[in-house]
Amino acid sequence: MKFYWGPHTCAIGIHILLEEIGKPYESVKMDVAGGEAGREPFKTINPKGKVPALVLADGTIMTEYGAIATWLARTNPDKALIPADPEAERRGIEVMDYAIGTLHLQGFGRLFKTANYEPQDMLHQTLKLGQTSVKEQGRAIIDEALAILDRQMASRPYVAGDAFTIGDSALFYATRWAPQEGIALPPNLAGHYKRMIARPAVTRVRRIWGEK
Ligand SMILES: N[C@@H](CCC(=O)N[C@@H](CS)C(=O)NCC(=O)O)C(=O)O
Repeated sequence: MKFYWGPHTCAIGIHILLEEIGKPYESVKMDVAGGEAGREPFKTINPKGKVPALVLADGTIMTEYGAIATWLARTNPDKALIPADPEAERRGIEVMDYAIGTLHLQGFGRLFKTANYEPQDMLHQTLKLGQTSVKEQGRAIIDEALAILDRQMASRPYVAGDAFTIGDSALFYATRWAPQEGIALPPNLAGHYKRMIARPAVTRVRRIWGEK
């Protein structure tokens, strides 16, 4: 099994799941910031040009965070990475989808890939009074998403309840960009971040990523 990742990306969450599971895997570090994910030979491996990507021995290519995380959990049931209780599972998926779809792709996406969100047909026009910039829009989405997630995390240590599950890896990767961008995490999310940092699997991954 080959796992493709790049520094500063969302792939850290899948890397954490691989380390929590503890089975052997080959790790392939990519220069995502330098555009390597969008070029050959990776573009043939994953036409979406994104990490995380997981390639199995039989050549199956897996993409999309939620799909990879769910597959890893379902193929390693002894690790209980998806809660048995449907209500807890729903809570975890709700946080995971929101962290990926809104906090990451709508919010931080606007800070990291600003040009992708600029309407090309407006570039020649000056910014109209009262019109917010892409970065300002991103920051507003991030602030709202953090506030909503913080309220959801008020009554539980992990996203689905008392134990670590796949949704925690997604919440961790998306919230860890906040302090890196000078945005303070609200208290319940800061608590979750601290619990995640204390996990041995997270320590191992951060060492591999050269962060410790
Ligand atoms: N929808 C994808 C999003 C993955 C994604 O956006 N990955 C980013 C890194 S966080 C990427 O590889 N970007 C490629 C690039 O910036 O060239 C998922 O859920 O896995």
